[in-house]
Amino acid sequence: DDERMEWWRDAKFGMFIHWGAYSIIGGERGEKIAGGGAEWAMDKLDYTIEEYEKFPAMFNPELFNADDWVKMAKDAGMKYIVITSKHHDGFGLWDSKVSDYDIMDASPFKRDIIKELAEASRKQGIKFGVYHSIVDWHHPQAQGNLYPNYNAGQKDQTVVNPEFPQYYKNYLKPQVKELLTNYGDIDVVWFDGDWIADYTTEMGKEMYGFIRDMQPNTIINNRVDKGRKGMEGMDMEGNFAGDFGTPEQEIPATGIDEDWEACMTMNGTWGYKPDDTKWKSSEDLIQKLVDIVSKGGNFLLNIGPDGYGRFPSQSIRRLKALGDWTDAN
Ligand code: FUL
Repeated sequence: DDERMEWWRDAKFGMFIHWGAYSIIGGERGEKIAGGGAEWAMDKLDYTIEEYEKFPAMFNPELFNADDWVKMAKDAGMKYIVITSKHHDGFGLWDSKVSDYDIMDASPFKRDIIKELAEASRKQGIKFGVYHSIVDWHHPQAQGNLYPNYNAGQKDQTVVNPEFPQYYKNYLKPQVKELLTNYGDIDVVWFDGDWIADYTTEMGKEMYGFIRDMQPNTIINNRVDKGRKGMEGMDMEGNFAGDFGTPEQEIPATGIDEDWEACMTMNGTWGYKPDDTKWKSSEDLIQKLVDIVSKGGNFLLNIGPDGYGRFPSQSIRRLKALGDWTDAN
């Protein structure tokens, strides 16, 4: 639908934010460092559910200021923000009534982060969306049938939980409904975790329609369904739901006649990880933006704020450089 996609196609550049209880962990446990993305700390550092629950209980990011975050995105030339309402660890950053594993009930912070960011975005004229994980390592019905040893079930992603359809119906959909009804316009819903065997293409298509009914203009990524070509992220042949392709950490070799958005990290991790110092240079990021836009795509560039609510200084410097460049061009 061209009219619905218009602002998004014009936007070109957005900010991804991976933030949650894992931002306290920073990808470190004793002498171990999680390989790759630190938002996977629960899985990669082998925390049990009970052990991991201590992190939401400590999540109290008093330096978080939604207006500052939105302003940094805006000054960088970004036109929209997509933040993790829930990542794979299952901890929600909004006031949820269907779950106690959220910012109001499981953490001392007790401020609805999604609300604050949605309002700040609207005030500053930035579009606002949420990343929402289908995978949920905390919910007993959402993982391989080996609960509470979720690791054993999760790591073998072919293990299906016979109760997953209940999680989908009684928990995942109601969560999405809260997000789509309590915060005004949600401009983007960015699903993830489509790869687990439990999730079906029927669920994906139904979820797509479910959102469409609540908010006809929301733009939904292709991970709502199961039709993407791995990390390349584009749609396979077939009838899949979703409005845009999601190449992850890569840029297509050529332009493609399909809406797409390349998402990328500034270093090598989505969630905060001080050990990862492999930062891409500002020049490299500017070049990537140019490359993506010239091929007809959008660029969703990630920030992994720390457990206090601060953007890493390395990220702030790069945002400034991107802003200077977009101002001049
Ligand atoms: C992936 C996730 O597993 C990563 O943690 C990250 O959220 C990325 C954007 O999508 O599939």
